[in-house]
Amino acid sequence: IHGGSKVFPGAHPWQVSLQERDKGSSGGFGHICGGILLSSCSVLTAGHCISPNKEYQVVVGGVNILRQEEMDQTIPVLDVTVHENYRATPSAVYNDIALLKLKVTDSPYCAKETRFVKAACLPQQPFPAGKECVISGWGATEKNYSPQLLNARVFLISEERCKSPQIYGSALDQSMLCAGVLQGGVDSCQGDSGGPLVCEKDGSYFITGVVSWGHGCAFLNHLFACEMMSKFIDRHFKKMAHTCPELQ
Ligand code: 4AZ
Repeated sequence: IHGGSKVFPGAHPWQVSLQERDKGSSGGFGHICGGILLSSCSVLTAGHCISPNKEYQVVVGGVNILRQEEMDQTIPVLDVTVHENYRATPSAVYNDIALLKLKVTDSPYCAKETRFVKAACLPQQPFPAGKECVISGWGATEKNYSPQLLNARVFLISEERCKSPQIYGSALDQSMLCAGVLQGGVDSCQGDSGGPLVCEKDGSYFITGVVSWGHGCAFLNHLFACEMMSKFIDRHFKKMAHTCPELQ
């Protein structure tokens, strides 16, 4: 996150650190992407975060990814479903979304709800362009990768504006949403993708997008694109969409 601030534990209880290691390796897992806790046993992330021959785990609850913290819950990933039309091209990444199924660790729960761990609400209605929303992650900052979870306020940008030739032109497709700060200085960056763009309404935060791609980070007139994911969620969750699930 560029232009961000440190957050208190529990401020983004749906934030996930997605970590990988080589299959069969006994080494440690390393943070590669963000993710979003959708329910006790399911996490949403970006399709481009997933590669073959890797083993994954998620960590929820903590704010420092270099230390083991008391509020951490570390959970193995059992199964990964990348969007069937996921496609990376030089100009954009399409259908950049994946669903992770977590291992049941404390039957019937995978992640357990605490002050620090809670599922996000699924989108109920689209938010208008200009709405101030929030991104969070452990990705690159101006100086380094942040061991601490950071967040930043960004604005939703209209499709019309984001499709203008000065911004992303025809690279943008129907399932993408742009957000950012046109003056630059505030943005998601490498290591934040897969993480949440959430917008607040009536005291609840609704997942509005999964951070996906952008040209560079935090430049003037450079926004980032999110996958809007409603259709993908509807297909995989059926009746669960449009609710704020309780974990326990
Ligand atoms: C990335 O590499 C990435 N500034 C994510 C977001 C942005 C750029 C790169 C947007 O995952």
